Amino acid sequence: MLTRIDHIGIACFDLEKTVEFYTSTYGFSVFHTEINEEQGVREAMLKINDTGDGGASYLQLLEPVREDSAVAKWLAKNGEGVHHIAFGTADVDGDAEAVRDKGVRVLYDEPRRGSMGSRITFLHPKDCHGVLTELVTSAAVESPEH
Ligand code: CMX
Ligand code: CO
Repeated sequence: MLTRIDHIGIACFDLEKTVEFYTSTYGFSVFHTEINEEQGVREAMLKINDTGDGGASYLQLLEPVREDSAVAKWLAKNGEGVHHIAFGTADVDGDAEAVRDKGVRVLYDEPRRGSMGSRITFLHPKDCHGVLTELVTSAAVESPEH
């Protein structure tokens, strides 16, 4: 069951400048930063609020580290802006399977590694009314074995 907006992914050209905008304009703070080589991004997670399922909602600011990454391709075409939304669930495997059974293309056979040790998969934007949609199970609250 999808129980929260886990994050909104925002693509940017300059991570430091974009972090500075979100921290100085709104007073949000950086909760976590990392490079995800597989996804080809450098990212900052800004925590916005805790959620009723024990998780939290974040902004995920994304700067590409490779020209052939999904975010680099998207930025070249669209410029900066909202790249994807992510719904949180305690069971990304089960929820991805349930969505696949409804005819939505799930991009990965098995969930991959996301921010902070989470497990993530993506749904094709063309099957989701134009919205690239991520499903995520957080390591911190939902996968104690990680
Ligand atoms: N939102 C909405 N539509 C999108 C999109 C996005 N983020 N990215 C691509 N599209 C649309 C394109 O506009 C294009 O539509 P048209 O044919 O009408 O022009 C179509 O989807 C195909 O796009 P493309 O530019 O040719 O790109 P690809 O097919 O090569 O890749 C996708 C698209 C979704 C398969 C790829 O971006 C992907 O695998 N995404 C998942 C991984 C990812 O985004 N990682 C970064 C975030 C990591 C994280 O959150 O941790
Ligand atoms: Co994301």
